[in-house]
Amino acid sequence: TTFLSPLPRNLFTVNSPNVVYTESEINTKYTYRTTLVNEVADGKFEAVPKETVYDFKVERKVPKTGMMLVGWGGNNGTTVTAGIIANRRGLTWDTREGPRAANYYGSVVMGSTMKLGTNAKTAKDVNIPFHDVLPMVHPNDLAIGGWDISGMNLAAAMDRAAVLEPTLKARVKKEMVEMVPLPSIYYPDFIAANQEDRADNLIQGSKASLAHVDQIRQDIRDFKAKHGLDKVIVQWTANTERFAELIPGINDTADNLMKAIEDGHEEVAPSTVFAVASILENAPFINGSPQNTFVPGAIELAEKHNAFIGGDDFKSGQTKMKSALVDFLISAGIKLTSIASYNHLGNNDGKNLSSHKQFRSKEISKSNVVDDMVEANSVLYKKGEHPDHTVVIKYMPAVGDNKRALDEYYAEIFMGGHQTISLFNVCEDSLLASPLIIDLVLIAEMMTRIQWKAHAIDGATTKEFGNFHSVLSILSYMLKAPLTPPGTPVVNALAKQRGALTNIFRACVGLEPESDMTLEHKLF
Ligand code: NAI
Ligand code: DG6
Repeated sequence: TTFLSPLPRNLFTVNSPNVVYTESEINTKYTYRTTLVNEVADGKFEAVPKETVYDFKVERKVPKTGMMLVGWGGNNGTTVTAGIIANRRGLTWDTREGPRAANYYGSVVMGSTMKLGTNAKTAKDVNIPFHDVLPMVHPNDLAIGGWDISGMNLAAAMDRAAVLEPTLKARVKKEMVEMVPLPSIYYPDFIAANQEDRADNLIQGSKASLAHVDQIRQDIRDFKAKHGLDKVIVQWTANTERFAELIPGINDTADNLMKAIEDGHEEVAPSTVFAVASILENAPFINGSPQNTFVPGAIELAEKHNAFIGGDDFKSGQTKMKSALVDFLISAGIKLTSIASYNHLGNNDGKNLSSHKQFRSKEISKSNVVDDMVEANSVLYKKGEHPDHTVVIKYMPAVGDNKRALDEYYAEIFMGGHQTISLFNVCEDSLLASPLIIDLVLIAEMMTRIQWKAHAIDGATTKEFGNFHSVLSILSYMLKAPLTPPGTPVVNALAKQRGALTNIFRACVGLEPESDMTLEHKLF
């Protein structure tokens, strides 16, 4: 078997007194420029430019990394696995539209580029693959494993998912038949009752326990040892759970949450047990579903252990469109007055979401995605004013994984006129979600190798090197309801999320934020 996993290419170096390369690190002194605003009298403001100097340290050695998926035997789990195997082997396969070759389309890291700068001779933009900005893991190199309450091997589960072409499935089948999910924890009340018939691969016990945490920790350690890995990233791509009730004394602090698990409290969700186990193993944990896995106690636990977490809910088709379109409309000065979003889909996710409590988790994460854009525009919206927004999801088995998303955006334009935008978006759900799963793993892993320290204004170092905050809000671009460090704002606008990701990566190699001013083309 030929494995196609190019080594990091070190495609560029930064020639600056602020950037020093050693064999093991990239060390950068970076000046972060922001604007502080003081409210002065009568609703007026004073804006004060502010500079903070940071040192960033990037570990250059790319670690051997594993990805463990909770819900590995589902549509996303099987699709992303087959996709990585196909890429690793450079597979091509026939379709009725002709031959197709493996690719990573839909992955920001593997499929997009970033402007490095302007060619010194031709003045043209020089764009490089995003994957080359920092020394990142290549997805072809990921060891893949995980858990599922359904014990079907991955080849059979891939057939059950009905996502990929038969010709492609035939080429990855032999490898996938050998992949069998580890038994998982199943607390029936958290997912729809209609999922019960697939629950045949279970760790004993139907509510949270320390034994469950220990078993999952052991699974992570075993996987690491079996594949000789330096790091493991765990990701929840299992069914959407209902929200857990937030109960003081139970899940409000790290200690209370641990005690609640020990006591087998019924309000601790399986996803939270996985999060806790991953945090204790120092394996970054990402929640790809909408439920409130990260109860306050889980966030505090991550902070205490300096472990990374990210969530919630993959942002693949309809919501990605929404967070781009609403960003455009409102920043164009157009007053969006309502959004009606309908979905129908026929995969197992749709079946699970046909149950009200699980639908409610999804409704919440799909509904809050325009809040920041509305709140930021006090010209169009009075304080507290909001566009109407409705989200409907229906289970329609016939369309399978090819979710239909119908959206109507209704807006008020110049002089009382109206603009109505209707979208019909066929979201091949798992094919859109799989590259996000990859991006989340690669970026989360990268963040484990970046450290920072701040300087005082006089240049004296104030702190030892430390990690970014445990809650990786840098992952927001891939997520519908981005989790942010407690007390910090949520950004939903897609362009801002992309800007944060790009510019943090640039800062780590001592480059200024991407600027579209192009004064070099305007002032001469
Ligand atoms: P799926 O229903 O095909 O797969 C979920 C898998 O999780 C199933 O194989 C099921 O047996 C397993 N499972 C359920 N509870 C488990 C537990 N406690 N431990 C281990 N495994 C468990 O769903 P699909 O389409 O793969 O989606 C997965 C999740 O990702 C869903 O929650 C969905 O809402 C979310 N999501 C999917 C997006 C997409 O575009 N496909 C986008 C956004 C979120
Ligand atoms: C129906 O909305 C099912 C959901 O699981 C979505 O398909 C999934 O959350 C993706 O949502 P979106 O809005 O990003 O396309």
